[in-house]
Amino acid sequence: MKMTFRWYGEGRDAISLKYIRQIPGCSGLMGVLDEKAAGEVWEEEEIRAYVEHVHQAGLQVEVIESVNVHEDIKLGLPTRDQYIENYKICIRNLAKYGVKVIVYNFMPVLDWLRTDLAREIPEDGSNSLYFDEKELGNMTPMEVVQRTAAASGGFSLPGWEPERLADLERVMELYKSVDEEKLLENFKYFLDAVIPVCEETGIVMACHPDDPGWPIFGLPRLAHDQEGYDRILALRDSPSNTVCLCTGSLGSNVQNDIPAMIRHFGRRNRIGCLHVRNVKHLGSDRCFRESSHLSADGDLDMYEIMRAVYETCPDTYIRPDHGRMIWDEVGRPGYGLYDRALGIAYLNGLWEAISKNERAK
Ligand SMILES: [Mn+2]
Repeated sequence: MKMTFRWYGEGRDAISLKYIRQIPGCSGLMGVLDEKAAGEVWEEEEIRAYVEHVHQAGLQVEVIESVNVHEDIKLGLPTRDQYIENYKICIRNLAKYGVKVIVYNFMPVLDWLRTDLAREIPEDGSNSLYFDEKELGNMTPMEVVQRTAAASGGFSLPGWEPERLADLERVMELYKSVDEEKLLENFKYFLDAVIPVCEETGIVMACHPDDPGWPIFGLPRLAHDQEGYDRILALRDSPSNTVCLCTGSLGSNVQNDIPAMIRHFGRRNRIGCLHVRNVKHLGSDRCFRESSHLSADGDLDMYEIMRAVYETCPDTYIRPDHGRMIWDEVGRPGYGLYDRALGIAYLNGLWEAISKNERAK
């Protein structure tokens, strides 16, 4: 298992690479070039400069997140072919600099969604990302997005980049003719084009789940349970077509048995990487907050999760996912240093105990 940390880049992330290097047992990043719009080519020179900079700090960068899929690809518009060609160039360019895994998602229009980015946890005065479907009420997607942008403290959030949102209403309209089957068809068209390039370059595509893990605003969504992922993997049967198993996103849906899902996809060699965090449901299946990583603080059993990883995909990449904001840290919601570093220490502790116990058997 390779423990990593999400980092947004120099000048875009308040956390320095030096701090990340100082987290015990953290060997690298899941990197982001989030100044790039979906569909744009990531030039070789930009990737080289980025990777070398990370290496100089003593960290690896074998996983890249948020090579975003252009909306025209998901919609199946005639313009998709140009964006798919650009995506293939990105894959080739990233492979040249040692990248092994690309995390992406195929969610229409909206990436992850919360109704509060800093909901206080009454027990200890920290705060975290929070979702309550009731609070969505009669809000339109535009209202939700504007509210999220206003509350994000000047940072752009993954999936909420202003340039993507400019024509939100137009895109929502286009999706009226795209149902689940049509979206699957468009997904297959994309995978049929990019997976051969991945196979050739030794990269795996890791599809991040829907968050929250069910359809929102009547938009079709495909990646929020085992059955849905089975369908996605069957679209193109290849070791390069994999899951980014995000325990928190999948765990938002109380129907999902996360350790069982890890075993199911891990045994088939279809886990590209994992995001590991905990969630706590609050009085309803559709209301939850992001808790600390500790099993006792949330609904997920982190020991069972790490054991499933140990048993079925022990060489994978893991990172802690969103953390709470604690110790008065100011930063990007969900992506502070302190609670995520605590998450790493805890997950590494579980890993050491599980490995030693297994080896002693
Ligand atoms: Mn995630």
